[in-house]
Amino acid sequence: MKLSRSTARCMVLLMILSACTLASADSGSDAGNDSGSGKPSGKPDTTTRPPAAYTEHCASCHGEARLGGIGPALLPEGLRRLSRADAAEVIQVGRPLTQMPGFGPKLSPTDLSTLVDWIYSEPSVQPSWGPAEIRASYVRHLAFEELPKEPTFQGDRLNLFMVVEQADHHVSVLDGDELVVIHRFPSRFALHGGIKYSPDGRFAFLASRDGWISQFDLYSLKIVAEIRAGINTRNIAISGDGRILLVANTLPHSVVALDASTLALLKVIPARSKQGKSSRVSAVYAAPSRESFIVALKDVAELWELDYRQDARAEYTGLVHDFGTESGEKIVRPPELLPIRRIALEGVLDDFFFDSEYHNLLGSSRNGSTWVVNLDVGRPVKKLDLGGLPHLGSGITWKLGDREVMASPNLQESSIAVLDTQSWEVIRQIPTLGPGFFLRSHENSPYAFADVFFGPHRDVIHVIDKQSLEIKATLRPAPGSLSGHVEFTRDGKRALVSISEPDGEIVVYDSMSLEIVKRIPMRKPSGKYNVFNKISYSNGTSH
Ligand code: DHE
Repeated sequence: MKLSRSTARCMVLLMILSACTLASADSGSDAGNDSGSGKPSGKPDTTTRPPAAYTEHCASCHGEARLGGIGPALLPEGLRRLSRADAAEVIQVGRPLTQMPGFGPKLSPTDLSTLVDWIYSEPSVQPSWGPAEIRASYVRHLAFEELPKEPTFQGDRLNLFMVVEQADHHVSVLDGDELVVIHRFPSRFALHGGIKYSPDGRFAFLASRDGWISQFDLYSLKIVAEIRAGINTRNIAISGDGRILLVANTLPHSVVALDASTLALLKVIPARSKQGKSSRVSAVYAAPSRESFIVALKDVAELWELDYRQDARAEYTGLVHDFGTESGEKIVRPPELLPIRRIALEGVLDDFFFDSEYHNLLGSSRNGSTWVVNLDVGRPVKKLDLGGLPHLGSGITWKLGDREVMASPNLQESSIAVLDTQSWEVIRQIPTLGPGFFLRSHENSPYAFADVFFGPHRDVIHVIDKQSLEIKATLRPAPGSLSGHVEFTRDGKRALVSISEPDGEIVVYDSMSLEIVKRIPMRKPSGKYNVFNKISYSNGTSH
């Protein structure tokens, strides 16, 4: 099956059309404070008045400037995934299992359509979310002294999973040995992207689409601190040494660096090309063996590498640069935090896969072309034709005989490409029952599990033999329901599949016999993240 280019783009790359302008984001420094109210304080849109119905019913939760509060931001940039008809329905009947009530009886048909028009209209003044707003949003929920020294539960703390449940905006903490939920808590609205863990697996970091970053303690099972780093956020990455958490924003156009131990603000880096063109940030990635972050920009043909070594050395060894002044007086300043190394590209690339040594990355463009970029020399070195729109972010690697291969699903084509990571030649295109989103394996498993996310076979999971590159089995864990996103237990013996429906479940498979071991009810589970597999950078999962 082949999705039309326009349908797949619509379903999967909804952000492409955006042309929002840069909100001011100057460079910040130092920490936020511990006593903020947690309420965002964006500047109100002073030139256009909101409709009376908005002020009366919506502003107290969504903010006068539509930047969010208890409820999410209501700006066109963040509403691309919701049709106007669906928005009208939510306003009328509310959102089940959230704090959003229905306002139907209080609104006339004119009020309703005015409200919908209002939330989909571009603000006449682009909202600002710079260091002051970020710092003011900081909330400390748990004091340092309240953090327990040991986990408050029994079991292997590194075999925990955190499961994002989209239907009611909750996260479940699942014990991967016993396969039971040990804790469930409400998250910020609409979490997206992988949950990241500190290198010792103690703390988890969650990002919501409307910019809230939460630090969760896996010992006390409590949220420690939160900060709103942007208005629209793509994802987060944590440095290999666990010190810095980086946030990618599409609104404003910025990269925000936080102190991973406290979530205090370290720096706001405006996303501008060498020529000064402002850009949304597609994503940020950690490259631990390079001791750097890679930043993907959505609107300019540039890739950034942000080096965190300099700063680390300065802090750990006391090394600083000396600068002479005109008067001859010596002043001492620490080196710049996260200096930018710019890599010029042939075109915009916005979905990435990194080889296991982080020497090369594969990047795909919106028009489907794929490039190998050598990070050591800092330039694109090879163009590949993988067909369709490869979803490189879901790429995984394994050993095929004595060579390393990489496999990627395709958002448009019904196939999975397998490539040699030395020559970058395509070894095989494995035909599937439809385009897929996620692909997973584990070092201890002979199989890779691939979903078929789009089309009539969206209930299918293909099990691929990693040596023969043939489909070994085709599973239908819940016939008729969307099956997506697989993740393995720490030992690789169990594969957990998300049934992403409002009354969904996690279906647990024995990864060798392919028998179902357990079904765990969940509310539209999407991604799930095994602590050990993430912190050990397992080559069968995303990082
Ligand atoms: Fe994602 C990860 C981008 C739509 C579920 N998604 C990511 C990452 C990026 C990305 C850059 C890697 C971040 C990371 O983990 O650090 N996603 C995009 C898009 O551009 C896209 C296509 C459009 C958009 O609206 O942003 C998109 N993503 C979706 C969905 O519709 C999904 C299925 C449901 C949802 O949550 O909105 C979805 N994306 C996920 C998940 C991950 C993810 C579960 C983490 C995968 C992992 O295992 O690490």
